[in-house]
Amino acid sequence: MTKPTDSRRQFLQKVALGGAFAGTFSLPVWAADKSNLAYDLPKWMTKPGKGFSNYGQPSPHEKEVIRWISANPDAQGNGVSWTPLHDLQGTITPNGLHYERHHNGVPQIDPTQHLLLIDGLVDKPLSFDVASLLRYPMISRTCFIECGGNSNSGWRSNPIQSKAGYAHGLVSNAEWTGIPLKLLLQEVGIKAEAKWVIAEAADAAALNISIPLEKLLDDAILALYQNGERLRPENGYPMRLVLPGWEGILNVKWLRQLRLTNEPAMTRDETSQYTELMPDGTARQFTFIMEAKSLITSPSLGMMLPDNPGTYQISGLAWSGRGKIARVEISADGGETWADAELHSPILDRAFTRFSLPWHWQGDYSVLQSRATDETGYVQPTRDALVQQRGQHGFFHYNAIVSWEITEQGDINHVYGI
Ligand SMILES: Nc1nc2c(c(=O)[nH]1)N[C@H]1C(S)=C(S)[C@@H](COP(=O)(O)O)O[C@H]1N2
Ligand SMILES: [Mo]
Repeated sequence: MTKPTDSRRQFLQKVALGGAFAGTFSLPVWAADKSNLAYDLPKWMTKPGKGFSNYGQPSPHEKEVIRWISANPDAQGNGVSWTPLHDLQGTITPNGLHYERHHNGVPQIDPTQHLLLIDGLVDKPLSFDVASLLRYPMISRTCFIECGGNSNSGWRSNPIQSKAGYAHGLVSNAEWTGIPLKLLLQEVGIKAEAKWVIAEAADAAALNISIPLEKLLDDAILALYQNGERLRPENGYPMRLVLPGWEGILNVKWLRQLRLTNEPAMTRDETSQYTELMPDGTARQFTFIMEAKSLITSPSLGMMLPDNPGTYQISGLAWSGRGKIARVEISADGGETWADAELHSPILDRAFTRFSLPWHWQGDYSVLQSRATDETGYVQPTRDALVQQRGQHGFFHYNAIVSWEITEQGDINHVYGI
């Protein structure tokens, strides 16, 4: 945890919670109840509980914590499902809630019949079956994967009224375990002319995309496990690429081939898609890195502030495709004044970092914002700055500051500023 800074003390004083961190004043009053002291035994203590289960499921009382699906009605396998970031805490996305993006559905792959071929500009092309790959040395890495199209409703002229995760949850964070790709590439032997790798998948989209060889030799993983268990079919079973910090599309699922070449293949997903018209008429292409971003997940749209006035914990997530999160600031007045949030450990490279800050709401109109800075010094832009830089034709890479308006009644709306 980071120490409260001067700016944070000022913020807390401004919102009348001064002293909660200084230790000399009383603790904040949160939400405990003193009118109904819990002395009665609940009914589930009166008989033995349910037996064991082969694979655990969430409590039935949590059945509304779900991915929200937005699929093409004419092509059910093409669409997305969003991680409910607003319902989660900590930083790890449970496997059943990892966001999904499929171009043509989830292939039902029998791992005993799946092969990975590595060929092209190599000394000796090789095929790897799953059983052999499971014998290679593996590493684990916790990182986020974010779709390049995440948050793209932000480009619209009016703020969309969707819950935090259902507008920004095409990003999830998991511990991926697998083989450093470098190891497999060394085994096939890389020819000097090789500069790019065309990755192809075993789905009905036969998705293929060009990736700079450099990235695969740097920190890419051929992932076989996700949060300790084998990959979910939705997320690439039996194997996928994980390219820490780079846009989702490059993290090819159901990987079946890596072909080393000396130039990009110029496939559909790197020309007609993922290429953007800029205000000056030029196009942006091969924008691989996902820039720093943050989002307040609580309080956020769909929640209410029940106590007026009351003390609330502002909590959210920050991440950057360039490295670690260095700082997250929070504003309650639409960006006029800022205070440093606490960053919760572990603060990992290219992974979700949880931040929080207690806030005493006095019942007045407020606009909550969070602003992330990463270790390279990059600061998350305001929406105005992003639109000015990239124009209104944007579709990908929207990472502007998100604003939640708190009305005097305690309702929460999405706004573009104060
Ligand atoms: N084979 C294959 N790989 C794929 C895709 C796909 O449709 N087919 N979608 C890509 C896109 S656009 C994204 S954002 C990520 C999504 O990964 P996830 O579904 O595990 O969250 O996978 C990428 N890899
Ligand atoms: Mo994506």
